[in-house]
Amino acid sequence: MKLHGSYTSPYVRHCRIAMRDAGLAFEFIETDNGQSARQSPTQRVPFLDIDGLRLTDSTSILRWVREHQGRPFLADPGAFDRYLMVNTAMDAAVNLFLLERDGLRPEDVPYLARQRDRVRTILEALDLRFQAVGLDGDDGLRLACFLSWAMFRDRADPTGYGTLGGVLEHWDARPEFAATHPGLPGR
Ligand SMILES: N[C@@H](CCC(=O)N[C@@H](CS)C(=O)NCC(=O)O)C(=O)O
Repeated sequence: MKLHGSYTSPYVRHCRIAMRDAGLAFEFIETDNGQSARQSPTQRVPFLDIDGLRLTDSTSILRWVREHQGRPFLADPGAFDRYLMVNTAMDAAVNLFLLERDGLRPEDVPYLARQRDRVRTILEALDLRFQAVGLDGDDGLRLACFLSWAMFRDRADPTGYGTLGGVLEHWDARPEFAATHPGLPGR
């Protein structure tokens, strides 16, 4: 089983944590943008090879892992929606980050201002939605992977929020999360 990805990607990190959690033995193949462009039609990481099956998205990978574990994957509609909201914010934030490297900023492009606002409104909504629910599911782990990446890349600061402020502390108590911080390459 081969997981292709980067050590800094929050999508890849979620998969690595789930696969460790499931006790799956896998080879991690560090893959840059050029390699993902040649090897996956999505031109993104992660992608996973399992016995001739190629999964090209972190969500299909996570579903496969959880089913392999005999665990439900986001079976509750509320949890599924929270997961999708995190994904939308994360896609927008990664998009902003990559475009900034190309010299494009929200101040210059109206659609990027919308992307920036989307990240903010989603974080505000998630702060309320996670108030009443536990953080241990894949929705909570998705949020932790996103917030950790956002801090690492200086994109958002969860400490300014109520519930969101405690998410990283909660997940940092788990060895598989603590050992996969984007600032710890190679682990
Ligand atoms: N929907 C994908 C998104 C993955 C994604 O955006 N990965 C980023 C790395 S953090 C990437 O490969 N970006 C390259 C690009 O956008 O060209 C998933 O959940 O796996």
